[in-house]
Amino acid sequence: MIVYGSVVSPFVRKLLGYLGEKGLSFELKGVGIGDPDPGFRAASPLGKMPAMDDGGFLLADSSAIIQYLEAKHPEPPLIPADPQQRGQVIWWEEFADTVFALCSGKMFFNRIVAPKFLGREGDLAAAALAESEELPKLLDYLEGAIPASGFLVGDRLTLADLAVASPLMNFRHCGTVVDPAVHPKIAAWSEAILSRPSMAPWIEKEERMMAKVLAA
Ligand SMILES: N[C@@H](CCC(=O)N[C@@H](CS)C(=O)NCC(=O)O)C(=O)O
Repeated sequence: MIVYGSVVSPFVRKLLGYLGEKGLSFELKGVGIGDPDPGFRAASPLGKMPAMDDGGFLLADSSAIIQYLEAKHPEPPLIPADPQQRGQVIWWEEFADTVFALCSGKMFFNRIVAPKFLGREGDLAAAALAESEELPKLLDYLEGAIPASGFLVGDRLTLADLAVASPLMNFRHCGTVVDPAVHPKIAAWSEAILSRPSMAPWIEKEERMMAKVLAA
């Protein structure tokens, strides 16, 4: 299976963690925004990452790919069968992929992607507004919702944990780190999720990449 994407995308990061937890082997083909790679363009009609080629079956969108893989490889389940837990997992994935990723995107895109990757100025006012107005409310909600189990849904890892922890890396690249004094549950939970063997090697790779990009 080929996965197209960049390790700094929250949607790609979620998928990479998912693949690792599932023990599925794949090749990551690095592509950037607007990448002309023919395999990527064929797999991703809208040119967005991630996209996948599984033996000729082409699919785009992290959620679509994960639903496909979960049906194809049910064990270990990362989307629970229990109706309530399944609903909660999909809620968290939706939270992560919409408001949380949008907020991180406003900061990450305008402060890093636009100037460093696309060679143009970002909208720094939009980034500042996302950080000051949107992020605190989202973090406060998350802080209040993390259960004592240390996992967002039930008492074991699900897609919810991978999805919601992923955009935190984009905040971190912007220099916005969760303050354990303000959000102690997020700090402990995200540290546990992001340091899992499914995530840690990718995060080391992206941190090396970001260090070079930010130094340039
Ligand atoms: N809902 C999609 C979102 C994918 C997405 O927006 N990816 C961004 C990178 S983080 C992208 O490829 N943007 C390029 C563009 O919009 O042209 C998913 O879950 O895969």
